[in-house]
Amino acid sequence: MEQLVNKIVLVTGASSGIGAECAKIFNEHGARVIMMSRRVEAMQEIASGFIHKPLLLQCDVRNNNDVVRCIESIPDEWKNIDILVNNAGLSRGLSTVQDGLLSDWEEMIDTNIKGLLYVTKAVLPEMLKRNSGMIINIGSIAGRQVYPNGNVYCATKHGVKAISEALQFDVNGTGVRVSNIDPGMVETEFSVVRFHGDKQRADNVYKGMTPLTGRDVAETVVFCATRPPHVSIHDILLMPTDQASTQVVHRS
Ligand code: NDP
Ligand code: 8X3
Repeated sequence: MEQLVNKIVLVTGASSGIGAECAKIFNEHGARVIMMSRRVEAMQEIASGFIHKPLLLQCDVRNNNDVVRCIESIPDEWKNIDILVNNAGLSRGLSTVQDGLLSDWEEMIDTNIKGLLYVTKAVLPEMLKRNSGMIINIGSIAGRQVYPNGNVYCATKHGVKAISEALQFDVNGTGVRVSNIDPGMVETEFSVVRFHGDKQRADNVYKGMTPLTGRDVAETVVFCATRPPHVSIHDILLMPTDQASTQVVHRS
């Protein structure tokens, strides 16, 4: 098992949910964590008990200038990023294409696909110079199966899967590794964001079933990150026991 002590890990979307749990677990393993998101106060709160003081970057991944500025602002002692966890992402709305809002589609495409690409493009060159590094993309079961009214969100996660697979070709022979992790239902702020703040509707998503936690996903991320350099975990599908597919969920 590879040790994570003093490894530098950049986690996007670290202010909540899966990203917050990734930041915490890497800190517990002795890594030096760079947390990126738009909400600095939330990141400060999450990092308040950290053993190693993290570096916090306020960044909207939808804006390439912002991403480039943030990555360039990283002090020299943090610059050699060993692991990038591309986690920032969201769903907005749940409706047919004919009823969908363009603003929702644009936010999802700009964040989940373009944002992931911008951060990757900003971080990858330094990894290639060092012939080592790991990029872990958080996709979704929605990147493998579509479901009614999931159209654009599912398309973005199919896009993440395609980008992960394409990157595996792009970096082949360089020592850089790319992992794609596709979780099923995880209880985070995800559904509250999807339903534009409707907490009751969000809570109903997980009613009568046991969803994954952010920690479950973070532990899987750490599994990928601790494999020895000759082992690359290309692809993981991680589901709650109660969930057989996007549409089949056992509820008590
Ligand atoms: P949360 O809503 O709890 O967290 C989303 C994170 O993404 C927040 O930290 C948010 O930070 C960040 N983010 C969103 N937009 C931007 C942006 N424009 N720029 C920078 N950061 C942004 O949801 P999850 O933890 O559940 O989601 C994390 C990832 O996991 C997403 O990619 C999601 O698609 C994926 N996923 C989630 C599943 C689930 O059921 N929850 C299942 C499968 C995959 P801030 O708002 O502060 O910028
Ligand atoms: C989140 C999982 O199935 O709720 O990516 O869209 S799902």
